[in-house]
Amino acid sequence: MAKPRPRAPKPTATKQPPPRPAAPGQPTSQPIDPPPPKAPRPLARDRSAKLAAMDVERENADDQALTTATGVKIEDDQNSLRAGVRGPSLLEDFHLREKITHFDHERIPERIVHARGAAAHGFFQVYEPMAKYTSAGFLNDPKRRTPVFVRFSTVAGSRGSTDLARDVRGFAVKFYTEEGNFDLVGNNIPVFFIQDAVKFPDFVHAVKPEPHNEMPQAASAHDTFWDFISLMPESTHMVMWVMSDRAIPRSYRMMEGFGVHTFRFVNARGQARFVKFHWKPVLGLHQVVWDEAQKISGKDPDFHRRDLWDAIATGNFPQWELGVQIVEERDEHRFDFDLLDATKLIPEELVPVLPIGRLTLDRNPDNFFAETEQVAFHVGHLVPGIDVTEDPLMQGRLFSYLDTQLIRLGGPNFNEIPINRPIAPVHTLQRDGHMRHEINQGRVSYEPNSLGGACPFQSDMKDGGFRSFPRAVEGTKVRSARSEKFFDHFTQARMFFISQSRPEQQHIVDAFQFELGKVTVPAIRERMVAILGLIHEPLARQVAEGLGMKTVPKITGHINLGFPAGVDPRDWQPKKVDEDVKPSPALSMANRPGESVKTRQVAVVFAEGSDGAAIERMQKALAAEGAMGRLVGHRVGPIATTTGDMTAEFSVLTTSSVLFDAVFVPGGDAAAGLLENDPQAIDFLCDAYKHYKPIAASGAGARVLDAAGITGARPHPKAGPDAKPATGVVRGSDREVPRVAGEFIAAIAAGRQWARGLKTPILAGPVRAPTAGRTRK
Ligand code: HDE
Repeated sequence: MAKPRPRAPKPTATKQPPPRPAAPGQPTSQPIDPPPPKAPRPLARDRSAKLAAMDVERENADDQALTTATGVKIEDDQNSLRAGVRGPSLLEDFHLREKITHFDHERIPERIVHARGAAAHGFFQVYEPMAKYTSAGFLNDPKRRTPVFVRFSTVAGSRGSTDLARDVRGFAVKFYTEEGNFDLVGNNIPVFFIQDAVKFPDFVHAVKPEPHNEMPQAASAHDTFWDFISLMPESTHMVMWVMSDRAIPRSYRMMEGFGVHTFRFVNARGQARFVKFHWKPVLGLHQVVWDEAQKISGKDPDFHRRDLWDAIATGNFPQWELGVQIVEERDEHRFDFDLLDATKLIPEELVPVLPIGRLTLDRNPDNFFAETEQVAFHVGHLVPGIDVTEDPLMQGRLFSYLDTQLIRLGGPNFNEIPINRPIAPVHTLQRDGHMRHEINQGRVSYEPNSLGGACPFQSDMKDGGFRSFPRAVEGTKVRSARSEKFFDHFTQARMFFISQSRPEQQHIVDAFQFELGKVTVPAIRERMVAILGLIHEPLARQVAEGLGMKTVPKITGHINLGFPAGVDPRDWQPKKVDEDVKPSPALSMANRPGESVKTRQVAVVFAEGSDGAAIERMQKALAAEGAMGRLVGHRVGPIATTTGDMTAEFSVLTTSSVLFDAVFVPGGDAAAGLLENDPQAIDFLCDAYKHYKPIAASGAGARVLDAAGITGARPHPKAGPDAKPATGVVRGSDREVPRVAGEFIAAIAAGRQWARGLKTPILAGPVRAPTAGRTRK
């Protein structure tokens, strides 16, 4: 008779190692968050009401026996119940059936858009009471720390797709306020592809993998996307943003967020104003380059997710300022664009962004599914003091977000899932439905009632009842018409382009060349380039050249460029770009460096015989500025340096420079000999150079740079008379490490070294020093 496999010994509680940051791009091999609490965790004084409320739901198996879902202890989890050692298995095996059945049902539908995401807990605090503008409680009490849960996402890819897709990023914030949940479900780009919700399914179908072969994953560089875009002039402004560096952020922590639509603030006196919401990251705005993004997608598709997790786990809590642009009701029609049009922004130079509070993310979720996957955002989760507008995109969203949760989370009780539950008391008359948690007491589930003492009762506005802003509405029912100002699709697209720095403009050109280069139908490419020609001729010309077009195609009517019947682009022509539009400097990432050295990851590439003192000095200098020098050896494990063994966290084989922000090679003859002959090390440096990253070397470390063909800040003596210095490459002798460190850190603070490899700019005219966008006189 075959013996059953021995039972696993009862686990003994083991001490967790102290939290240690995972390296960029490396799997987190051990828990780097403090070990999960034994439920319920005692309440620290500064723990948020939301985290405290969730304690009752936390499960922790330390020192606990394995049980069934009904709490029965399990004797043997290695074998199913069988008739005899060779089976068959018995239907009565309730443990097997329960375990397998639950497993079979573990997956829920992924989000139709924004499926790929990562989230964190934190809090929000307002600087000053905002009573003049809004009665929202959390915007009026500077002492109040309102708990938040924030989910970042890409839009097009599936749940398991890469973080580094060229895409819009979702920036969804759930505020658990004392007056109920407020969700600000925004993006990292302030405008959108379409003006009317009715086009959303079309847009999403076009950008998602093509339906016949489900390719490509998480990418807009394919025929259906550009077919749609080239027939939708209203998408043009958004597409300029998506082709810019905004769509390949270095980190979630280094991107802006926007509410996109115009909202309403309403104060206690019932007065309303228009408001646009902005999130400004303290670390500034930073990007990766496209070649790097594609490599990161292979080396570490979890790059952004890991970056957020590690930053929080190591106490580098990401922060954003909340800003608002406020427009008085009387100024509703003051602008050249319509405030209700989500394809337009209000230039910050026209209406300044007023900073009103700060968001801090300070805790990783305990469980991805329970929190990040099950969180349900909804544009209609509003609190008194904040209201929606008539923006036709927003109006459609007000329907969609509630509807989608019903299928995604399986029924109408999703607000009872711990991550969604408000901290404000909830007394609805909603009853029953799948997975109801609440146990509603009493006979009454209707109102008005007398049997329940007329409870629960309605609240007046002064008692905190939500009253929709009494906007006067009048009109004839109409479908085929939009507000006239909606039709200027190109002026702000031009404004965006002319507001970019030269390198940013070049990246947009490159991105169009890449994306349209992947399009297989020539007419689609031509249509798109023709549209670019309406916005900015030199841009279109440069894109056209990269696509092998001799000239920028002209739109002459629906018969040319493959416009289908029913789309007559001549209708677009009268609404041509306003060539006098002024640039808006706030739109350039180059103008928003923020605290750019903090939390940066610097690879220290070393080998047997490296100058240990130089390594330590550089690491200290970096740490003093909040950056981290991470040891990348010619192999992993302990490596003998001149000052003793140092343990390499990674090797040039196991990691890649695309996962770091800068590279330092210390001195040491023997080490240089090893590294200059190691193709992986050379590749590591070449990529760093190609991606415009600061590079430093001391002593013999410079030989490794030479081997990689990287010239120094002063041209290398052997480089010949024509060699140009490479910006952001710092060299010095063994004794000059402090100077090298200083210049290296300054280069990191300056960001990517664009001057290094910029193609000759052929774009017309300098970027003018702008003052303001254009107003209607
Ligand atoms: Fe969304 N969007 N959206 N969207 N959206 C969803 O809701 C939708 C739009 C945004 O982390 C879905 O729960 C329509 C604009 C974010 O969970 C869905 C329209 C903006 C997230 C939906 C838009 C967004 C979503 C899919 C056009 C920026 C992720 C799953 C009318 C202001 C939230 C879900 C998270 C998610 C519908 C346009 C942002 C289907 C119909 C504009 C950040 O309801």
